[in-house]
Amino acid sequence: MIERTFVMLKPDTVQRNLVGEILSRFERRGLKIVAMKLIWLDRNKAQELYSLHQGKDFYEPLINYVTSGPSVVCVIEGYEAIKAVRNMLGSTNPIDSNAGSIRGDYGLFTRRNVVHASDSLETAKREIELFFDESEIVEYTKADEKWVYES
Ligand code: FUP
Repeated sequence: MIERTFVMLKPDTVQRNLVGEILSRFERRGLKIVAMKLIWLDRNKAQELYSLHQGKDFYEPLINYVTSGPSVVCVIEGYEAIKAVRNMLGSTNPIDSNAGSIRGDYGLFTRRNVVHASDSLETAKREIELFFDESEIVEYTKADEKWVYES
């Protein structure tokens, strides 16, 4: 099934000049960027994104981390995109992530874990709506699609 997922390249990714490298991994996998912008999350947006974690001991430091500088937010589309992207991320704690995953290759520390991605269809819908208007999502066909999956 063709799905859309929400991906955020967190402030550490922007500061460490890793935006291009990480995006190119998604492109090389055959996934399609259908929306993208650079934004500095305010506390309200960060709290909405991580509402699930409210009350946990790492909640405040997490909000501080994701509001500490600009992030790149994207909608990424493709075959089984939610699972494909989650598997590319690795584990929440980069130390537990396999080499070859994004967090396993670029991260060492949980609150510097480079990238966020939706973990289910419902979450993806909620997170995309939180950051993008429908009009900001671009529908288009890429020439390589038929070489990536059968429609
Ligand atoms: P993930 O789905 O892998 O991004 O992880 P979670 O939704 O469980 O956690 C979201 C963010 O909370 C992580 F990216 C970093 C932060 N976090 C901590 O700081 N400590 C924890 O023990 C768990 C998560």
